Amino acid sequence: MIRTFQQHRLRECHLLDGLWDFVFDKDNIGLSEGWHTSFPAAPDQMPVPACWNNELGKFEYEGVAWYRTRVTLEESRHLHLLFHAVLGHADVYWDGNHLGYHFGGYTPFNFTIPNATAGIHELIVRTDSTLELNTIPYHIVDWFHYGGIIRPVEMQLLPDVSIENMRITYEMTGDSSADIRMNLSLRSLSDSSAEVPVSLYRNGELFHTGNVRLKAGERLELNIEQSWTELVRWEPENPELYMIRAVAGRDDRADRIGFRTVEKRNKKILLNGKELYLQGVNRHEEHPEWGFAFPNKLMTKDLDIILQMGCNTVRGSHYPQSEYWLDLLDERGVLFWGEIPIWGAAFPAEHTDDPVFIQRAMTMMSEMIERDFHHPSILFWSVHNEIDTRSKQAYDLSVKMTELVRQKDSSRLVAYATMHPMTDICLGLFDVIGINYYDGWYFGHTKFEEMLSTFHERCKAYGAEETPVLMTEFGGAGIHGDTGWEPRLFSEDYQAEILSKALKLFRSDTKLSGTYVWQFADTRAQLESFRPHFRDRARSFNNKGLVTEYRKPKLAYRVVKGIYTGCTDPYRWGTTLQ
Ligand code: ADA
Repeated sequence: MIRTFQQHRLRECHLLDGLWDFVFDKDNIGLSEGWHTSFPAAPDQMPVPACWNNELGKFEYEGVAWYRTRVTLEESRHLHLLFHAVLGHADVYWDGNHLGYHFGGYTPFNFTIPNATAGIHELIVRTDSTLELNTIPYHIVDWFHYGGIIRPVEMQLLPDVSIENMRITYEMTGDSSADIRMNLSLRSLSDSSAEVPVSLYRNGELFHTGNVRLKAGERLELNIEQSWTELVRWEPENPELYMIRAVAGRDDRADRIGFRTVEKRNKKILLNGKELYLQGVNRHEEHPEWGFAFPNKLMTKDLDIILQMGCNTVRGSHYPQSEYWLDLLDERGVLFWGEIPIWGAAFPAEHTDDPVFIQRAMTMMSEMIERDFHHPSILFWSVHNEIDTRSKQAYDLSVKMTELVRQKDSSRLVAYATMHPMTDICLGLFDVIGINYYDGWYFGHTKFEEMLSTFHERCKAYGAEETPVLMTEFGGAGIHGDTGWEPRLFSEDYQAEILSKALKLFRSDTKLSGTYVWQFADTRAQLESFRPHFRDRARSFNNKGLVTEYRKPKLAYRVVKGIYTGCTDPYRWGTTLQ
């Protein structure tokens, strides 16, 4: 299951998941030796989706790897191959023909093969998980350098006329009324013209019908505008969702939307005109046994644990996360901060100017917005995390990316997370500012107050006095089971103490609109954790989780739960306050 609901009922969809032939290409000879037409003999087998690092003997490999599977067609069909996520670089070959290339580990890409012939076909993928200067993420990053085809691969069989895309936008015109605009992109793969009936449904109720004629090979945009009334808004307490389904001839496509408004005013974030206070946590979509190939079942468990803690929001640190996860947030009314993996704590400002880096950043941002546009849970599109926003290069990049986001989606707020709140020069470019600050961990104590007063003062100088501010990262490491009486680094007690003090301060600062604790669960860290920045990655993990990597609660979880829910009994199940 890629979504929590069926996106297609008419379109024939097949998962190509399972065991694929697999070989590492550590000397990068595959291309010159023509592995795309003659795959090496006696290959390994690798599950798809998976991170190869989780398989025995493959933990440390970062680099090129080749995958192959076979597809059998009993008759000629129009084929649509959909890759939901491949880490790093991906080149896809069909019977030795290069279909195309994609860079970026967390957003989907696809290829259409009109009139694929009957027979047995080879689908080969050359992947490269290498992180370096101009990849996103950069090679110095605080998570494990996994590799692989980490989300499902679909083979869809298209009719002559198919729906390439469906986009629903709306403007609220009242509490329960909206002007909606439905854009349907149709495509003909036929060698003759065709007329197809088009029907549009909202929660099973027909709201538009008509016929459309397409010439051979034509692409056609259908735009329908209507005014809807008696709508129920999407709210965290009542996350009302509307299933929109389009049927065009023998093809169909469904997606879900929620009606709400997101805006900022007087330093506050408003949902449906009501001020929000965000109680959140940062969550990597990672588990030590699955890496980034995170199984759906664990998503529901993570979300239950997060809700138990009294959170109303999650920051998807630091990359586009699974659609299934976003569907769960839509259904449970949990607000979301989405971002792409420009993780910049060690990223030299001059690299921000690299045209390849910029092109990749813009593409990834566009792909994330394109994929996730309809999710009502998403409030923020964040363009980068902790790059050197003291520099002109970061300022120039921020101008480009905020313009891109606002051009692609005016219904949400554009954000970023800064680690330089007292020297940042990008403060005035964004709708929301996130501050990452590790007082009590990386640089001793008594810095939060000084930082916040300086920051708030500086906001005036950058025209950001009315910009909402969130504490997007703060915390410290706690090794599960390490408890004691003294405030000692790595003890559960010390971790809980940092968070307790920080939350008390932040929640009393009326200029802050919320907090995201770093982080939900312990996560695998970069292998070379000897680097100065990662001196404290005991076990080669980032141990700042409120729960361990196996989701066992630490003292800090119970302390944060007590603060977020007001529940005095940290061991009481559920978020009831008594
Ligand atoms: C940064 C970064 C996080 C994590 C954190 C830490 O704020 O954004 O991904 O690395 O520091 O644990 O130091």
